[in-house]
Amino acid sequence: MPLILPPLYPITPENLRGSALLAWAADLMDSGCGLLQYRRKDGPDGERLRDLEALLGLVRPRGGRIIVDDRVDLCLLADADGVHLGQDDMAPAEARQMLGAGKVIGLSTHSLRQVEDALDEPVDYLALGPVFPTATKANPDAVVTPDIQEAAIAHSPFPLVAIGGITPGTARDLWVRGFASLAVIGALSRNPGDVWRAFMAASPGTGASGT
Ligand code: TZP
Ligand code: MG
Repeated sequence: MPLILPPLYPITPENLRGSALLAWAADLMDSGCGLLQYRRKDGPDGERLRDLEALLGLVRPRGGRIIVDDRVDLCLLADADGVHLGQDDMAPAEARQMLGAGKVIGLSTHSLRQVEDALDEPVDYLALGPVFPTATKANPDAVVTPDIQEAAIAHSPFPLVAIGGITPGTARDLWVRGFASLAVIGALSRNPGDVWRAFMAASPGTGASGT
């Protein structure tokens, strides 16, 4: 099934596990979310697989999809919907070979050069960021300035997802600039349903004036 990116792309907060993680995801699904990324940088693979399978069990019956950060092997084991790769993870071509045409592959980029280098990659979307300072990612790249964001949007043959420090107050400008979607961790980590609605109220389609 081709990927149609929703305007908001929540990523699991690192500190949530088990039932707390499921409650977080359920709140988002109840609010209209259909795409999540499962991101956990450390801890035993058995726990990761359990949480990922539980998330899929929650999301799939409601028509939702889950992309796994970094880990092609976990995506295959759990039969998740795709992977999100960083510049230092498995190369997209290798991931495509392992996953086949039916899975989604996203690739992180942090500069115009990296967006241009991705032109021939077998990916479905590119993420670009951080677009604002972020406290969530260890050793983040330099903030991608609005002029570079605009050039990347103009040059990218793939839908572009903005990431990094995005809040309901900064979302509208990014959507108006042309990002297909906004990936968010910190701002959605608590009360995700309420914050989801705050994001949606800021979307250009609602006639909100922005902040
Ligand atoms: N990649 C670039 S910034 C970032 C990642 C994974 C962290 C995004 O988290 P937050 O809390 O929305 O800034
Ligand atoms: Mg990664």
